[in-house]
Amino acid sequence: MPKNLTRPDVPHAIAPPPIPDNRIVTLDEFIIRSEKDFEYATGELTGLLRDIGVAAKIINREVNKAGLVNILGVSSGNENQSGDVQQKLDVYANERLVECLQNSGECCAVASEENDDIIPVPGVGYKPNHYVVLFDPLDGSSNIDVNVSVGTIFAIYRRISDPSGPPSREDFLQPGKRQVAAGYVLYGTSTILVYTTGRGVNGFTLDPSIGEFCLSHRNMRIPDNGQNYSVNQGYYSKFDLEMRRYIDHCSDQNYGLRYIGSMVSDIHRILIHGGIFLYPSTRKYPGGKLRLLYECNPLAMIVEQAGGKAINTGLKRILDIAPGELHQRSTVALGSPAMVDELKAFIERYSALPI
Ligand code: AHM
Ligand code: MG
Repeated sequence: MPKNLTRPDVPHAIAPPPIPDNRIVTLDEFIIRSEKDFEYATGELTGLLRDIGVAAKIINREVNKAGLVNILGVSSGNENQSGDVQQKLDVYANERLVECLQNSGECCAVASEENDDIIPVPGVGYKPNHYVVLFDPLDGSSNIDVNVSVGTIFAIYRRISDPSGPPSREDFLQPGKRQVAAGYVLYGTSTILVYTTGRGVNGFTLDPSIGEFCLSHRNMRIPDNGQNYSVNQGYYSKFDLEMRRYIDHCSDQNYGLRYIGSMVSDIHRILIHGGIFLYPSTRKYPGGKLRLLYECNPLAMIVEQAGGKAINTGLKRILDIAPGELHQRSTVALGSPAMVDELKAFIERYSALPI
């Protein structure tokens, strides 16, 4: 029985009928139907997911026409706080996401890979705003100017600060297990938005003819095992012994190496076909390169919700890590559960050995 049936004061407390397989379900309809699964749904989370869907359509439009207009390339020498060179489309995507989330006032603050600090969002009227949103507006941005897929990643948390006061950094520095929703948009051969609110994972493909994300991948489940591994093998000599041994093992097993250089794209492939994604420590990034809060955590939640596993190379569950900084990095290994377990065995066996 859905939890909300225990709340007679909620006018829409009767669970909606299941969605038939043979009809188009738009993202908006799906989000609204799913709202009824939540015990204290006020519509804020629904509104946030819809805002992100709108921003994704706008970003998609620009990503698709990027080759036609003079928007490609590095943005006037700007560097973001992590020292990465920003591409123009990163800036554009960031602005659109901030704008869409600010306009509706459904969250009290946002944080982005492209901004050093959190951005408070002024309330709209007397609307309560209990959520904060983190995102990487355009992940894999080095792929942009070579026409290879890129993505947007997002994570939503309920704030922990007093809702009557200003938002704080602590609202964002929560372990990933407290995410109330997470997802990504992949701008690939088609554009797909995949998200979870902790009740499984669903994917919505953008139908450009009607301008709507339509349910295309119901209840996504990651295969238990896979035949592909995804890592930047160019850094092989910079990896720790246990990682080199695991990669040797993948090669001995004739696993295929697939690495797009856009984590969203690699994870999407792994969700569908199985496999493992690795970004371990390197000499340049001893603590890993990828950002915990808006790259590792949301994708870890998606992978776990689809039946997979996500750990760091210290064998800690990604979603249990207590963050200390907004732009904190982490090592990461995530994907099919059998492959993550296999990696774990290699780490346990070899990490104690001298290099
Ligand atoms: P970005 O957010 O600056 O684009 O960086 C994140 C990306 C991931 O999408 C990808 O997996 C990784 O960085 C690629 O890094 P590398 O080129 O070191 O393999
Ligand atoms: Mg990124």
